[in-house]
Amino acid sequence: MNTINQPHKFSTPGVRRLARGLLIGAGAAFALVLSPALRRRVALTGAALTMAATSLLSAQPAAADTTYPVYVTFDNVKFTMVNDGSCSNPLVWDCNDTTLELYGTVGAYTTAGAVSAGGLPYRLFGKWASHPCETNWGSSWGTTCTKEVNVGTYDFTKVFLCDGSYYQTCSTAYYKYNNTVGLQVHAGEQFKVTVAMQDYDATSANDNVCVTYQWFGPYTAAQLQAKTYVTDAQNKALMMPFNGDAECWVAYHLS
Ligand SMILES: [Ca+2]
Ligand SMILES: [Ca+2]
Ligand SMILES: [Ca+2]
Repeated sequence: MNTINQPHKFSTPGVRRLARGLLIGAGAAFALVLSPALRRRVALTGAALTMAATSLLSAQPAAADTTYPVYVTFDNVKFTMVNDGSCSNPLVWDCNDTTLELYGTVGAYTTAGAVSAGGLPYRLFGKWASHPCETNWGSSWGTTCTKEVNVGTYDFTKVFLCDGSYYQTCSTAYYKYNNTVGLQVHAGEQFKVTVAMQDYDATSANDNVCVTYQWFGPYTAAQLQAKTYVTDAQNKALMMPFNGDAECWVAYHLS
């Protein structure tokens, strides 16, 4: 078959690669993105391709496609107050329940939505609203168990976290050291750093024990390049004041 007469046979990914090459605007980069076979065909049908690429070029201005990587790392959660029920036994002076049965989510995404985090903006521990078993925060087993948590600090590298496209459900298996969400941020977009943790209660509604968020931006391209959000994050605490069930602080950083 004569490829000169078959310009429409170019695969869409091939044209996309070509368009990207043109957007970069460098001849060398242009050559690199083409396979040898495609390069031969380009030589034969350059005119047809230039037209296709030009239409793509006008449809997608290069500036709008520029994204800047922002990494949101959740360091730890610190519970400074905890109350999981008062003691009703008058003969026992200190039998209040100070252990939370914890499950929850941390996450980050831009105003563009989940796509800004590769479709997986959330990291979940335990299983939302369920209590199949109990274990401790750093346990090597019981990924879906609630975590027994008291007043204290709990490091997000030590707990099993799965990735989620939705804040209440896992889309992947659970891993440790899975406490960073990578974002692709466009100039002019805002992004949100968010946490939602609950205490499981068998005989009453589950309680919010750490629910809070912070918005960042919008930033200009120059600000994203200069990473001004790194210092901004140091002035934006993720904390929930005592609500009758708990008070929490979530340490995080941006890079
Ligand atoms: Ca409770
Ligand atoms: Ca409890
Ligand atoms: Ca409880």
